[in-house]
Amino acid sequence: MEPKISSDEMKKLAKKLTVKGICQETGYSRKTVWKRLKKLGVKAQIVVRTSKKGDKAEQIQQNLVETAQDAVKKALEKRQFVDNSRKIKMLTEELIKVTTERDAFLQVGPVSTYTIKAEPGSSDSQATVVVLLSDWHIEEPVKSSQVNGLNEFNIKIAQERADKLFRLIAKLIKIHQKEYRIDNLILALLGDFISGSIHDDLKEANSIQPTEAIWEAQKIIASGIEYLLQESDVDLIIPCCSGNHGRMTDKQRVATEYGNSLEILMYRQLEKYFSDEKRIKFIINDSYLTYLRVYDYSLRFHHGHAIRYGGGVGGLFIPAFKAISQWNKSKHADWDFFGHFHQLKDGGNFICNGSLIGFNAFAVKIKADFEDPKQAFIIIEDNRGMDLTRKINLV
Ligand SMILES: [Mn+2]
Repeated sequence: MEPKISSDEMKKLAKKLTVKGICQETGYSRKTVWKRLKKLGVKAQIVVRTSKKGDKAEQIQQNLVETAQDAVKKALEKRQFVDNSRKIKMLTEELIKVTTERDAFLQVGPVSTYTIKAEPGSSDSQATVVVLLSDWHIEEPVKSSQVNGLNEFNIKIAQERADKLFRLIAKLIKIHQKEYRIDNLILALLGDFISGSIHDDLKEANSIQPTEAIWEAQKIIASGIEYLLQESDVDLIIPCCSGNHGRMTDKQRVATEYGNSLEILMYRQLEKYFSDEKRIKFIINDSYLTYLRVYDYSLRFHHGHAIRYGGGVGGLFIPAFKAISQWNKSKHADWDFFGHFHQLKDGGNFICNGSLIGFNAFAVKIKADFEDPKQAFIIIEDNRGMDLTRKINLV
């Protein structure tokens, strides 16, 4: 049994003794002393000065404890401070990042624009339109059954397609006048407006006689020119070439070709008909090739029948290049414009025109690619040369 010590007694002892001292004084175990003191809410002394020597030692110990406590406290504060600095640094960096992102977002958010100013004089980019009219063969009927249902043609359809063609020429000029200053249209009449009677089968098959046919063709072309005068503000330059079908003789003649051509007669008639119109200039000459100068470019027009087409794998291209290189030896041209082959092809240095008649026995004979009726529309720009080639589709 442990001795009974009153609470007051314990308090008094706690004020002057250490736990160890209280144990010695009371006979309590260390555990009992801790319990009682805890219950009373008091603490025993940490050190008790018993002697001078001991005082000093204990003082040193006390100082050491205090120093250690201070050091720990400071270390903790310092660590706290270091931690805080680190946090502040981290947060600052984060804040800068977020702020930068926000600023960037604020800049990106609303759409801002700048004004592209019209380049002074850009609307002065000059261009000339070239349209190739050829291979209409207006009086040569094509029955649907002859070409596997791929085409049908007669003089009525010829006029419908021609009317559509002139409407589209005027429309395309207007469209492209938004891009260029277009003052001139070269309306190249490249021949074979009629099929004529050069072959026996044509003599039999054609719906009307050649003289009547050329009369019809003349009417359609004159009406078209009048439409273009009315529906556009361009001047018309009309180079005229005779086709191989427009002649009156059985075999084509070289020296007297033009004297024998119904088409030349038609061109002369048209020239006369429009002689009072200042916006029109016809160019009808006596040779196969007709040259025209547009800006710094040389343009060569002809019907195309002087090009020998062998029906080779390369198609029209190789024979056209051969002929062009020969002609260029005597007089250079930047581009050749011709028809005859009923295939609209851009060869780089030439444009071969399509036809109005469309797919027919001739196309089958020369093994031409199937092609719907179409004519060529070309834009030659002052500085860039041939800037655009496109088809005017007539179906
Ligand atoms: Mn021809």
